Amino acid sequence: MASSLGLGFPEFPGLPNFSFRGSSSSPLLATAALAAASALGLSLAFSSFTHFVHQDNVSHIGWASLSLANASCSPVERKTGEVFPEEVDGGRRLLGVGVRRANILGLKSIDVYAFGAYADDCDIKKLNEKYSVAALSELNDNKEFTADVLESDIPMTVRLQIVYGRLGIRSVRNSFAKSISTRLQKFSASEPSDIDQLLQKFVSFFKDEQKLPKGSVIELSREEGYVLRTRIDGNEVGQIQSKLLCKSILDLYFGEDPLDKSAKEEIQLNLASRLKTA
Ligand code: DAO
Ligand code: DAO
Repeated sequence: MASSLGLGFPEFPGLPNFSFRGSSSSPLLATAALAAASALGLSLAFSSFTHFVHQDNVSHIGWASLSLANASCSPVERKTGEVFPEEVDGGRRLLGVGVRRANILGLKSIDVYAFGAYADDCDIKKLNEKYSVAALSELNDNKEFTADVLESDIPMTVRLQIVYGRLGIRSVRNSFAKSISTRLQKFSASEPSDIDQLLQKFVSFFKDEQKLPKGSVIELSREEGYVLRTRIDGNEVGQIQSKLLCKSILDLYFGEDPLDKSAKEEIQLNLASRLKTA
């Protein structure tokens, strides 16, 4: 992010020795520098931020306040108008929202579901030890940080709200096989596992008679010990203990090649900001 913003934080008049890297050991200095930066009217590219701050706040929010306050996100997914709960599963707070689009026969693009990702701030802070010396600007676009979140056993929930009215179980299975099995393959190189068995077990949750009308809610969550828990409209359909499966599912939403890029950015920024906020 630092580079895309053109922020090397080079020289701040009056703060000659300021170094972003060492900011955690001198949080006040970092704060002062950030405040100075915004006071100086350092022009920042806010375009990539606009999706996570309520639109009317954008012009009033400076980088300093963003980094220090809890960067909050709107519970409304703009393209679909879907509204998400601010909190689920006893304390997991919304990190970002997005939309899953798909092509029908390569002709027409449809919105299939809107999604929101959630985690508890206390759990996110478990990553603090490793990243205590990193500045927010460094974490925000940091591949290793995202990879660590995917790897970790931080409990998280991804809530899917179906908006497409004619979603059939066959499309779900096909799409699932495509998007998840590629990821299972990719990640299993470092974590040998019986992929077929995993896939079969997960797919067995999707019964032929299962209906997924518009308004259905699917919750996929990673629980302690890498247990993937699946719920449909609040009813649990199954649990599978597999680090690989948890990681592959979460990778869809904030991995390297996410379903919705701006959602991933929003999730990542909020993860970083909550890690940094005391
Ligand atoms: O009906 O032909 C069709 C198009 C459906 C597109 C399916 C995309 C499936 C996305 C997976 C949904 C998981 C809940
Ligand atoms: O959007 O391509 C995708 C992947 C969706 C993965 C989630 C599938 C879980 C669906 C459970 C439905 C059970 C009927």
